[in-house]
Amino acid sequence: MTSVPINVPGGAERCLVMGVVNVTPDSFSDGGLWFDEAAAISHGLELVGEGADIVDVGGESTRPGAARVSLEEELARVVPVISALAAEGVTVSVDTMRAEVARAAVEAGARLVNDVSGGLADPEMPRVVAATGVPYVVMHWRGHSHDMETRAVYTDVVTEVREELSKRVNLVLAEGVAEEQIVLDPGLGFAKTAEHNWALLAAIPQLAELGYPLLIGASRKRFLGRLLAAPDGTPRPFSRSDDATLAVTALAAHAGAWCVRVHEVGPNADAVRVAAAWKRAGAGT
Ligand code: PMM
Repeated sequence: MTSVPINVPGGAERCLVMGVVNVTPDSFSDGGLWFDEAAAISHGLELVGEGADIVDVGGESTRPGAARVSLEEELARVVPVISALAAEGVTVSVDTMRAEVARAAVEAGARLVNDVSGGLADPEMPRVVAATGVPYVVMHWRGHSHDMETRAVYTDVVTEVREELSKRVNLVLAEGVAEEQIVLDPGLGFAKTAEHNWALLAAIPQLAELGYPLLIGASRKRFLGRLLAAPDGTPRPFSRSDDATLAVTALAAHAGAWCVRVHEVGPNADAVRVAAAWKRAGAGT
């Protein structure tokens, strides 16, 4: 596995925790909560206090059906928040599909680019990321949110996601991104049904065989609410799926994930430490 240039403070060998700050009015679970600049900054700092290794700042909702925001609006939402958090010493990532936003974010102090489109939405993105040299999350993606559910069609989701990620890797490498910059993400919920998400989670070891660190974003996603539906079939609301997120974190960390992207940081920061202790003990036997 390559080693991306973001390490755990103290050098401990464990899965990292990325806390989410959505500076949006309409994200799935926290839309509107951190839309105000000052609220977003203080939430980012709070997440670091709870144990986040990275704070992921995004200005565009990717919830199923979401419409896009303009470049100017996205820049205005994320850049001041990133500058303020970076100035406080926080390791910030920018959640964007736009090369121009990625460039401005890195100039403002972001140390990782998280592109849910894996370079597909903006063909300039790989070149811009290559020039910055920061780690680059290449997520599996099949198209924008407004109609992504129609693309959740697979014969064998694990094989197809692996192949499509490999193609993206080859493309971004050809555009100058270094192997050490790449992190892969199966893109849970992005053109995936609940069954697809579970199959991909169960396949973390096979996905890791691609040779890159893996980021897993299961937090509060709808497949968890469906799993925990009431007897009448009503899905559990996202506000009560944090315990299920935590279970995914522990299992994903144990299965070898490099990082988990979560909304509620504290318990997940504990879970990755439990998984690391479990692994260390197992390695010694
Ligand atoms: N999911 C969302 C947003 N950004 N980034 C990565 N790398 N992986 C994900 O799974 C992911 C992401 C959507 O979640 P939210 O709107 O609830 O934050």
